[in-house]
Amino acid sequence: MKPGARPLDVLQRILRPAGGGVYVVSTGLAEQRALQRQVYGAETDADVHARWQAALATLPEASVVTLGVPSDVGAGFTRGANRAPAALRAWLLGRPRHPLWTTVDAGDVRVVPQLLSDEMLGDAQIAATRAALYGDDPLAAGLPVSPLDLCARALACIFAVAPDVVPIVIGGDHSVGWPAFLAAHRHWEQARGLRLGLLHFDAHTDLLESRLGIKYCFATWAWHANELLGRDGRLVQVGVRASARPQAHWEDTLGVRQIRAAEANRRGAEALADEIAERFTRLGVDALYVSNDIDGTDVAYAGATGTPEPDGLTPDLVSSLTRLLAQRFPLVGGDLVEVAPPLAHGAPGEPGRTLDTAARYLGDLVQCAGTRSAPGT
Ligand SMILES: [Mn+2]
Repeated sequence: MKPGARPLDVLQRILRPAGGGVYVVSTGLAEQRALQRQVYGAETDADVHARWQAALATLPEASVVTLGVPSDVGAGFTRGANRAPAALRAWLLGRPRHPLWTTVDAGDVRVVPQLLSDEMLGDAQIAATRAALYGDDPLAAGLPVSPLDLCARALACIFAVAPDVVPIVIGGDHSVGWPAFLAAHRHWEQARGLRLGLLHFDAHTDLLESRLGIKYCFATWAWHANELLGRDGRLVQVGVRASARPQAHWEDTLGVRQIRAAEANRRGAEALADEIAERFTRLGVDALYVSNDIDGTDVAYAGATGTPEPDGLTPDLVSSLTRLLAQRFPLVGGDLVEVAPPLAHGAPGEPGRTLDTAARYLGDLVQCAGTRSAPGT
């Protein structure tokens, strides 16, 4: 990026109108265009583009912004989470009062579906993809090309024009949680001095330092987030039940608090909120970030995901705990990940049931973000 490039100019290059982040040429194109015209109430592609740009122009006045990151290159066993940002918006078209529609939708990060992180790429690949994405646009010099880097850059640009806005990121697999939390940490904690508490719903720990030599993926993002926090106990995981190691291993070696699914369901949201709030207060936490992996929720309510696990959390518990903690600590960022509509696994009622659960969680995040008192003031 050229020095002095305006953040809105960068956003127009690295994002696409809502539902358009997955690159399609023939298959899927009609579906994508139809969704975008419905989302924007537009007749033509030119109208879609104009209304998306008009939405970006309102960012400085926004209180909550949503950003889709339709990438599942960081996933493991089965893919399909790249379809969630479009599928969730399509699902909510029939619910015009859903909180999503009160946000400024910044659109989707442009996703090249074979790329994950620029750190994994050689100079020649970066140059080739940069040329494919941006042509010879002089403002595009130096822009990243991979979904995780584009997500971080987009959030930095959003904060540059709207320093009090709360971004809610719709993944994508859980690797997306890394740039989403990194951007929030840089903005709120490093620049603004607010100490973040990280509430993480998941069936898995995601606490590997690397996996098969890969630094940033669905299984490692929380390790890196915990390092950012200084391993000081501000990462609280709720719903874990599929881990090769016992709870004490993670708590003793990494300083996290891990509340496994059985304990969480036994104690209930209010007792958990009291414990976590006491912990966050003791650790000097000022504001809350929530990373919600839908597989923390029981497979009966959210089976359309890449690595579904039985004996999980109820949606009531996830929703209540999010809201109870957001009443005590302002929610300044969040992500909802691993919703994978194509992976219905043949279950009756899916993926509709998963999309309903995801819609509830997205509503929780948006409403909590929109009702916070200004943090740090
Ligand atoms: Mn996860």
